[in-house]
Parts: sequence; C-alpha cells; structure tokens
Amino acid sequence: MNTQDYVKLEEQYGAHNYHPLDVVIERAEGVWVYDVEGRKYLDCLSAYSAVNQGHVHPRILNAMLEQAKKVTLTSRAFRNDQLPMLYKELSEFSGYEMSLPMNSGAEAVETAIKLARKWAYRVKGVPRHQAEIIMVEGNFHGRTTTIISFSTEPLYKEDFGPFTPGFKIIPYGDAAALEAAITPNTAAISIEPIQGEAGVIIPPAGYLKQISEICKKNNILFIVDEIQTGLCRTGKAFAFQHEDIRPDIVIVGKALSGGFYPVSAVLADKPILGLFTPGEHGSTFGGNPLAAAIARAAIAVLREEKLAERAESLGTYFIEQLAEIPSPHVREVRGKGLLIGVELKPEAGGARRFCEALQKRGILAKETHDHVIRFAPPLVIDRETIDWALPHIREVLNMQ
Ligand code: IF1
Repeated sequence: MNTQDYVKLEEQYGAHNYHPLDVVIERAEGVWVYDVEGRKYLDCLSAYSAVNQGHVHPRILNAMLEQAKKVTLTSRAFRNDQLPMLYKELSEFSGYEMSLPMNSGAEAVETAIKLARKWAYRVKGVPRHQAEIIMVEGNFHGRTTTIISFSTEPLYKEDFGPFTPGFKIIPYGDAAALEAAITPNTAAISIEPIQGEAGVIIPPAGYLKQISEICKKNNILFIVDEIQTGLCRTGKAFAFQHEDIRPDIVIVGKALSGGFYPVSAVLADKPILGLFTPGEHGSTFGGNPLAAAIARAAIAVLREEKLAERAESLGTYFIEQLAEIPSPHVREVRGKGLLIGVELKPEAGGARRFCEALQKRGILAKETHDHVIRFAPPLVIDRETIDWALPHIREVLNMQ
C-alpha cells in the first residue's frame, strides 16, 4: 500500500477530527521519521512535545519491553513495585513532595481542578460548590467537556455545551487582571507558563512572579500546566523555573512517557495532594506498573542526557538563526528552548502552505492558529541537523 491508499482508508473509516498532512509514518528513530514510501523527515513537532527524548528511545523501549514481560496492569486495588519508585523519582526530579498519576493530560488537568476545588472547600473555607477557578484567554488544557468549558477557542467548544460552571477568564500576561478577578470564592488560577497551542505565546518577563505573589497574598492556589512546556522542552526541567517561583500544583504529561504510553501526573506538596482520601478519585490505568516503568526511564533519560541544557543551548541557536532569515512573510520569531514559533504576517496566506512546502523538503512542522509555524524537534537534535534544516526553512520562508 502507498500513501494514498492509507489516506483513503482513513478518509472512509475514520472520524475526521483532524486534518493531518498526507505523510504516512511507519517508522521513527531519534529526530527522524520515515513514511511508507521510504522518505525521511525531520520531526519538528515531537508529537506536541511528547517525544522530547527522541522517537523510540532505546532505554525507554527496553524498560517498556522488560516490564511488559512481567506485569502491565494490577489496578490500584493492589500495589505494584514500579509506582512507589516513580513517586520517589518524580519527587526528586520535580522537588514536589507527592504526585498523583493519571493517563492523558486532560485527566491530570481534571484532577488538578478537583484538587483545587477540594482545597477551597476543606482548607480555604469557600462555600461548597461555589469555588471559582481563573483561567486565561488562549488557554489549551485538553478536550473534555469541563476543560473546553473554559476554552476561548470557539472551534473547541461551540457544539459541545452545556458547559461546566465555576470558571472565569482573564487576559493572558496581565497580572492586574488577575487581582481584579479574585473573589472570596476564588480557589486557584491555572495557566500554561508559555501558551503552546495559542501560538507559542510567551508572557511578559516577571508575569509568573507577579501571579505567584498575588496568589500568596490572596490565599489562592497557583496551578501551572506543564504538559507541553515541561520536562526540559524550554531549557529548564519546568518552564516555570525561568522565573523565581514555585507553583502550588504542577501538571505534567506527554514526555513523561517519552511518547511510549499515555502517562500524566499532578505534582504538589502534602498539604494539598494529601487532601485526597481513598476512593475519591482514580482511573483504571492510572499508576499502572507498565506506565510507571516507562515514566521512570523517561525521567532518567531527561536527566542523564542533560536534555534541559541541550534544549537551552540548541534552542537559543535555532531561534537566533531563524530570526536572521530575511523573509517577506515573517512577522516574529519567538520561543524558549526548543519550543519555537515563527509567526507569519496575515498576508502570507496562512502557515499551512508553508508546512506543506517544508514537508516536500523533508521537514515536518505543524501550523498552530493559522499563522504560526511551530518548530519543536525532539531535544536530542544536534546542531548539525539544525544546520541541515535552516537552508530549507530559509527557502520556504521566501517562497511566493
Ligand atoms: C489535540 C493542541 C498542543 C496541552 C496542554 C493539556 C493537554 C495538552 C498544555 C491535554 C495537549 C495536544 C492535544 C492534541 C494536540 C496537542 C495540542 F494543539 F491541541 F493544543 F500540544 F498544543 N495541556 N495538547 O498541550 O493533554 O489530554 O492531549 O494528553 O487534542 O489535538 P492530552
């Protein structure tokens, strides 16, 4: 079968909830993916930062295979020998005392919402079922009906009401707006340290610090969604570490498994995560030994291969080189570490056609919000590969 054969099957039998590029990947290794026609591409999306460690990382693969031969799922009705080790290693990696393992990022976000609400009722004394959580414009936290209830993207919500109450929206990047939105019933504010889906939106310097101080002053929880920005993507273990803050709750996912398995988690200290009591929350697969073994190896790779330092140095270089490309189409190049967005001018006609042109040159990138090309290769990329890609990117950014 060739590419079009696969595309036809997908068109006929699959729900059309995506509009993917017509590249049918059958194999991947490191930063490279290979399609069914044998063509080779540089992956500049990393499955939305789920394969920070590179595709099919041998160490994580081996951990998966070895654990799969032993036991994969025990349910949390019993204990297993991998989860306690993941708890400890995740605490050492993050500096948070405890964690609660889930599967998808959205499930971890939902967990954080329930945790913040419980803290509001049991600790802050907010009247039950009146807790408010403040979100920001341009947020992306997943696709569940509660999460899209606070989305500001009509496409994600318009046909899916009625919506979950208890959320307020304020502008992103404006700390004064937070102060104005707080009421006695405010439980938390939840933000992405850098907004990925919104187009790699980096808030003003000091914004996270201001939010943190307002939260402390008003006794509200500061939640950061690091599902896309965390785990070394932006040049630090967590993107919030670019400022001198320590949020109350940190949400991780994606690269927590290196792309091998859905693994997510909520991180916090005991006064917060200690609030959950047996039977209140959980999931069939959350914290299973296979997921835990994979996540342990994924964290070890981040640390041992110094992927944060790598993202910092190579990201700085990549951003500098992209910013030097003369192009009639580019409005701005922005990013942190290897989370980079090239924003095009509206008159460029949208980023999709540039991504299609990049695909023809062996580079897979994804447009986000019509006008931004996101470059987020696996953190194991090297300078030689970036230097290979730059002339192709330069040509494409100068096409008619
Ligand atoms: C799709 C976007 C990225 C996330 C943040 C939570 C989640 C995500 C910051 C939920 C997931 C994915 C979902 C995927 C495409 C991709 C995405 F374009 F949708 F917005 F990365 F920017 N918080 N992002 O980025 O995690 O439940 O998916 O495991 O839904 O199309 P999930």
